[in-house]
Amino acid sequence: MIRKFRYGKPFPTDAVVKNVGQTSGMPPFFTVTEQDGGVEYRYTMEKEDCVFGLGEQMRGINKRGWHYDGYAYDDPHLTETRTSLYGAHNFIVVFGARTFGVFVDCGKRVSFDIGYTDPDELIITFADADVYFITGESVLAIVKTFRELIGQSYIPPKWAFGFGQSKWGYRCEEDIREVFRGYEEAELPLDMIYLDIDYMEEYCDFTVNRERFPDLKGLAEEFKEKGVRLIPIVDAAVKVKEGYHVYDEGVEKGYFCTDSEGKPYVVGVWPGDSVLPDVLNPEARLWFGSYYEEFLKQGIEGFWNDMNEPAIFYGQGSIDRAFQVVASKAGVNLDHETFNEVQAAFGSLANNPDDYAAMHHKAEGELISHSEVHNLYGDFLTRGAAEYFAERDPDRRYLLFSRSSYIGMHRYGGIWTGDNASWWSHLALNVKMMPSLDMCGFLFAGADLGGHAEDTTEDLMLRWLAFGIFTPLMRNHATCTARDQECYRFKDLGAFRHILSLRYRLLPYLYSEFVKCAQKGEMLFKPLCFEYPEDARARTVEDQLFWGESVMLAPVVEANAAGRYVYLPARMKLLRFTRHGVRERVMEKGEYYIDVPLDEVVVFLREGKVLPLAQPAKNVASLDDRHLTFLKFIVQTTEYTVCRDDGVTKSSLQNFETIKVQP
Ligand code: MIG
Repeated sequence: MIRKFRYGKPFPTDAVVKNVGQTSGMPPFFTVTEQDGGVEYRYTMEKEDCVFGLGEQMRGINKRGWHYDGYAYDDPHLTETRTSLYGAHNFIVVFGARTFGVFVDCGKRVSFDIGYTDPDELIITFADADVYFITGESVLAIVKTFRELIGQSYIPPKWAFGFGQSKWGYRCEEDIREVFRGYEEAELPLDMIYLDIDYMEEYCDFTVNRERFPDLKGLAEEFKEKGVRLIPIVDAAVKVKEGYHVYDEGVEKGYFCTDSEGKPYVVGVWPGDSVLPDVLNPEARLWFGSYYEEFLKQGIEGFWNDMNEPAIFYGQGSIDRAFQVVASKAGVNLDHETFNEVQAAFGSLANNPDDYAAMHHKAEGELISHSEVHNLYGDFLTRGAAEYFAERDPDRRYLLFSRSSYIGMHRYGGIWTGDNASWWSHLALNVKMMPSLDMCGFLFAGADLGGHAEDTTEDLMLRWLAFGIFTPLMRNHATCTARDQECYRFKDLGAFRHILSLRYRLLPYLYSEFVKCAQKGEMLFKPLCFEYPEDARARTVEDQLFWGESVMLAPVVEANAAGRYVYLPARMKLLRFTRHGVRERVMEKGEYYIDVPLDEVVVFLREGKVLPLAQPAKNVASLDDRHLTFLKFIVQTTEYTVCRDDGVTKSSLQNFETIKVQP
């Protein structure tokens, strides 16, 4: 059951697709205080209560014990004490003495204090929002009701479930060819190579540097024939430059964000002086989306949208002030405080709230400050591209994912989880984030495998891939200063081949489960206690997940570990994927230590379930998903439903085949 409460004047976010009437009065369980336009929700938690959700966020699966902001923010230092990342996903489920869900639908900052100020208090603060209060029989039922409220998740084309290689630093055609050759010669599968900002001319969106990429169309076509697609990045900010068609047209049409007087609002991003498309204006976002055509006509079918929090290096006002501070201290004896002041002058430039406040959008003819709608920016920018694709070819699916997002964008594209680092803790974070993202509808998601910042190591890369084979978006990506981490650069290529090929063997299952979860509003990754709510031990497990209907995962996320402890909430069958085949062992409910060598993948098959497997393939196009074999833990004939779409159209997503599997 859903109840909706309105506070103040919320700006329409389009997060919700169902019409829910407003309820008057107070939501149950909460103490609500309204003051100076702000609202505070307070709930006293029982000792055993867990709080799940918040999508892209730091910390545990159980969010209790920290405070979080629903606030899209670009800061590449993903430390444990951060309170928000690139997206704002304001949905939680409290599970315990009472079980219920809350969605705070609001484009402004929302804060969740989940046992931080007081270990027993859940405090949610916001202003101008619609709050949806959801009850149901179980956490899973509540999630499903929420997902129906926000509409069906985006489903990319099938090839997008292949493995992709990326690095900021592939500068020219020859770099791309080298990556392709590297994978080919090492006999490692590959479906995508990503183009980061270096392909552009002076960091101008929708341009290609002709010296470094003399024939992008030719390259894209040649590679596509070999089964590998090129996926260019698109940045939010548009360079201020007369004669640059995107800038000129946007200015002429009034499609950029403005200052309070209505003049284009200039900020500093990659190309220096830049302007931001006013994506809250439906015409402006469709206009920006229509430029993707410049790539579509070159045979490119996939994109990643970056810097759309929107990330701002500096605002005009704040950089002037910073130079003034620095100039005023030239020649001065810098004691500790003064030196700090000088450092802070530049250190606090990026994504400054004052710069956001001074930027304006035009919404229904009125200028409104960006601060009122901040969290919607990345969502609406990405949506603009999706709306263009739908207009161009209503039935076709394209690959599209974004760095920033708000709930609602899950209908238009996927996300990657931003600039993590090559740290074991970020592998663990990747594991913990997947179920929260699923709760919020972001099924097509993944982290930079191997880690974005810093130097990775062979063992971290292998362990990360051994989890990444289960995430819908599977991409190895790193920053320009990190050591090269393409799989073929490492020593034990056999181990990489084995793990990557397992992704392709599992792809019919992953894809079928994904499509079913999207269509039914279910979660692909589930914490153990979502399936075993009565099991107190299951509630404390933060590093194991159910994956689709058949499998439980228990990835190794520790350096130098030869294996790990695993909790089985029920009888299951261990499946050990070695280089030489699959070994099986039935295990009773309980606690075990399991050996997991670096080149093996261990998962658990649930009782009464089967797991389809294909033969290894070098890319999705050459994958034979007609001849599946089944791993089984059954005593009677069991059915498994496979998605039999054509891989690219929306209409064919209704085609399923139910296969009968004998014990
Ligand atoms: O300020 O395009 O998260 O994936 O490699 C950095 C360069 C801009 C941030 C993205 C990252 C990408 C990088 N971008």
